[in-house]
Amino acid sequence: MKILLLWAIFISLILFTASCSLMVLQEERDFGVTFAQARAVTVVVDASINTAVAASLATWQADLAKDGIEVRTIPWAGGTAEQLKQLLKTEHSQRNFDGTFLVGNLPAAWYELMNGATREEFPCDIYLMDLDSEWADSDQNGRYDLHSNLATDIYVSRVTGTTAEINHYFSKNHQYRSGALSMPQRALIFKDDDWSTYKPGSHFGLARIYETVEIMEKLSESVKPSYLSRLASNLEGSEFVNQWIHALPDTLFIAEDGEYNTLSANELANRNVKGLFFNLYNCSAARFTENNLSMTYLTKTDWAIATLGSTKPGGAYQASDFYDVLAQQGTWGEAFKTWYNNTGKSSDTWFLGMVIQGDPTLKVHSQGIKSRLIDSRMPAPALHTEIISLENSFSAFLGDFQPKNKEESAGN
Ligand SMILES: [Ca+2]
Ligand SMILES: [Ca+2]
Ligand SMILES: [Ca+2]
Repeated sequence: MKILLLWAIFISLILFTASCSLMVLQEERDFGVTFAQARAVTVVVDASINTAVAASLATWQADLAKDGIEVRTIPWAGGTAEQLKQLLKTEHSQRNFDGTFLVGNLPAAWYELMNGATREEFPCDIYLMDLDSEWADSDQNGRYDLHSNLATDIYVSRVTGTTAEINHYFSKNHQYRSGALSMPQRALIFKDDDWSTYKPGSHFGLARIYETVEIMEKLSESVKPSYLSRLASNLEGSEFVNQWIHALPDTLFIAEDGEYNTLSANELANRNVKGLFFNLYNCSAARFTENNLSMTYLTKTDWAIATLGSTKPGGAYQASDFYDVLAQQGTWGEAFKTWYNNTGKSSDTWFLGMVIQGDPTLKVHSQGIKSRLIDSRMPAPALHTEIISLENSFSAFLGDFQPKNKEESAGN
């Protein structure tokens, strides 16, 4: 009996070892993402602030010209998201630009869907990114609820805020492009309690860009004081930050000893929290139609220049396509468009609110793909079934982190 048991353990060990090495062998390859290098971008700027931000845009245009990117600026006098999309379609038919940067308060399409038992509504920039897609509002309540199959054609990004905040953003952008603003080329992953046991130790693909990926996921270190001290403005910082923290649009909820310690957008701004590029796996943190965390990093600190986030509960926990484009010196916008077409379109409930913010033609510092060895702890390619099961495992606290819908907000 004892021999049989030992034999069973021996066979199990062999099988386990074999399956591990197979995983590594199978994944020791490029993701195979294809993307374009930016050649032309269209800027649509709120006409009411056009004069106030003209100098910033002129500097930016000159910076992009050095990278061989042509900029065309169109003032926006007002109108609907449908009219904005028509403008982009017409422009795209005449001039094959890669993406657009919306500067100031420009319209957004809204979408609504049921996420489990919860009805969610949210601004949706995928609507603008897929120029030939069809969208319908079946109950005619002003929010789309149906769409055709999606394959985005351009990337869309935004910067919003006061003219002073927008000019501050462009000032940082120029500093980055001229080398005056930089941080050590490394990534920081801050993973809070609910995901501490999800793929522990994984770099989630960031090691393809950076030699150093620091992971803060132990319960003892995923606390607010550690977040603030690790991202303190007097330290060197990390070029890339990927944070997994529950959130409402303007507040992070950092779990500590079974309770939440809140970190508001105002406090983030006052602390001048430091990092250049952010993947905000923080529900609703990029809900740009109200005060939000993403635009706070971008326009109210001295550092951040581009974010990836969501306007609703959700986030890019599986962003390896995104990182792969960045590693190969693609732009933030191309990374987002590629990620959406490969991964994001698999799940509306999880990804239809995904957006990028900040200059979409930015690139991280990259010397090409650093590591072709894929961490076997990384999430598998985005098969729909896996996304659904992940959603279910991540959604336990969804009800606590729902931004207010329009009618509820209007009552405040
Ligand atoms: Ca509707
Ligand atoms: Ca399309
Ligand atoms: Ca924690």
